[in-house]
Amino acid sequence: MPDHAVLSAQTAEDCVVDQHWERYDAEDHAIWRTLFERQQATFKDHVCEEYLKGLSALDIGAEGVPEFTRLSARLKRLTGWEVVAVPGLIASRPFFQLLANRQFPAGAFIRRRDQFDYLEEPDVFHDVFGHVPLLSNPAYSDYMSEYGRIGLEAVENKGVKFLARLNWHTIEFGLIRKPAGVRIYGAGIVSSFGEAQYVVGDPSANYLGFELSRVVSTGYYIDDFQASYFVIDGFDELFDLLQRTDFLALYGSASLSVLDRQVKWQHPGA
Ligand code: HBI
Ligand code: FE
Repeated sequence: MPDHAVLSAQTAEDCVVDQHWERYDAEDHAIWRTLFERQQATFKDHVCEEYLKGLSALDIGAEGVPEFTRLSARLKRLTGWEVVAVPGLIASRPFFQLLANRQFPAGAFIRRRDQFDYLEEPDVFHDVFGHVPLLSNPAYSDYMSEYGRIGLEAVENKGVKFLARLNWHTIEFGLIRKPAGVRIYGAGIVSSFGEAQYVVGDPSANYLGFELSRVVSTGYYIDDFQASYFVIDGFDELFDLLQRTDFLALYGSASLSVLDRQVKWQHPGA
């Protein structure tokens, strides 16, 4: 279970820790390598090109757990973002604060081999392999910092549950429509072996057009494949959506009963 001191910590600074890259041992780097090679083999043709471009621009490779200072130096030059280490899940307020500051909170620990297919908290593989490459894309990175700014407002207005769903159906399990077909961009799919294959390979995977009020009223499953996957046409569409939405009105209108009934697991701090 996460360190409660971190979960209850209110300031972003209190949540950030040193990555201590020198403490990863040979087995940690070998686990990273196994996870990296396994994902690359399955998703190469199904993940969006912006992700693949980010992976190479940031030099995130199979050799081992990336060092956040080196990674941040490259990322900062591209979109002003950096990667900071956190021990695991953190409360929503500091989470949103870090995003608004263009600091992506990445778990510093790496999963054990017996946790390859299910992990309760985001580890360094989910966060760095799953989320960080797209932060090199200007439109996506603008969306992420604006999402953080709106999240800080949501914390004050009982809106976190709704934003957690927006988060879930975009940066975690989102799909994007490309001329060659639908592609993956959500980190939760990118970094999971089984779901990546299911989403692109199984005809029963249910794709839905992106409509905000439906997105924030659709629960998500932390421990199962999603019942539906929302498809956007472009990352700038996400940013524009944030700009033109009256979130306070939205929090008042979305059907709460659907939210509570469908959600199997609440993000801590939601
Ligand atoms: N903490 N480390 C970490 N990573 C997350 O994705 C995260 C979090 N805390 C809160 C949180 N997500 C949710 O509240 C938001 O997704 C809404
Ligand atoms: Fe994530």
